[in-house]
Amino acid sequence: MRIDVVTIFPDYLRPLELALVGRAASRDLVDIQTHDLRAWTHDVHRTVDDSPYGGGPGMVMRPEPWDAALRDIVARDPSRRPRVVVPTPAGVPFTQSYAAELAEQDWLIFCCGRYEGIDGRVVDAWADDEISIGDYVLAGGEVATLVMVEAVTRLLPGVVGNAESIIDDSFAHGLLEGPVYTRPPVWEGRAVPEILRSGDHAAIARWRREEALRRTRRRRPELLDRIELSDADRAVVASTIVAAHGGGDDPPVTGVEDAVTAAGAAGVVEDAVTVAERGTIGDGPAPSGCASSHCS
Ligand code: JD8
Repeated sequence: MRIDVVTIFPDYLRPLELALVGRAASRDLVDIQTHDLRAWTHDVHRTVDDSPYGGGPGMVMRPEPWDAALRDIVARDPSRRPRVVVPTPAGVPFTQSYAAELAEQDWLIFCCGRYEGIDGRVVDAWADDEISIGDYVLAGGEVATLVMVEAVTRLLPGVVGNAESIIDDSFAHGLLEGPVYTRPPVWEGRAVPEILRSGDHAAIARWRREEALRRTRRRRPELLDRIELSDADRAVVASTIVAAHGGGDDPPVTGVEDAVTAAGAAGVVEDAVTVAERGTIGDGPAPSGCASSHCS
């Protein structure tokens, strides 16, 4: 894959020379070229911005340098058509499936805006995708490009060893990963969960699935609506919520069997997740769920 990046801060992309992406480039699995947009200006100040039409704060990137840069870069290989990506907070969300789609292309061009962004006409003329990496405000498209290039590069054939790629990523199976541990077996009085040292691979796989389900329910409950859950999975999910009981008359339910029993007693056994959503059996207050103030 070839990747071109156009920016007024080429040094901002230097991390692409390091670690996984840098190693992929040195093995010719990806060819990454960064370009200084100011090379396509002609005035002595190498101006890339101007005031916004309609007024308002800040400056907007002028269309002419962008168009000149993109024409030039595209003309370097007339046999291929690149996918042109513009990072913007107003874009469609970047996801693992988006990364996978971009990884199938053989040429990507990332256009890194600054200031209030790039003139809308040149974006309309050139962009195949306007993509946001998340709901927070960056100062420009460079960091978003680093994120997307890393996510895409690690999906290219040969970049990550087979053993690792077969191992399911978070999002590949639709659940958050649970915690991981290495030596020592006890650190600062905290022991590694005994099951992981048991050698019982089936039990370990079940435990990991449960940890992933519990963590996903607490931190990213909306992810559970997008995947298929077995009856065993749904019982784990239900017990997780019920354990987060917020203080009604009924006691918190902490085990799978208890959750199912309590749900049954309350006449809602047809959907354990409905009980889960409420967090208590009966009319108690909603569960607090995740302790993080960032978790709604
Ligand atoms: C590109 C300029 C800054 C944009 C005023 C300050 C992506 N998830 C994301 N958050 N922010 C960006 C992003 C921000 C950018 C540019 C991407 C170019 N800015 C701006 C408009 C409003 N500021 C992003 N992907």
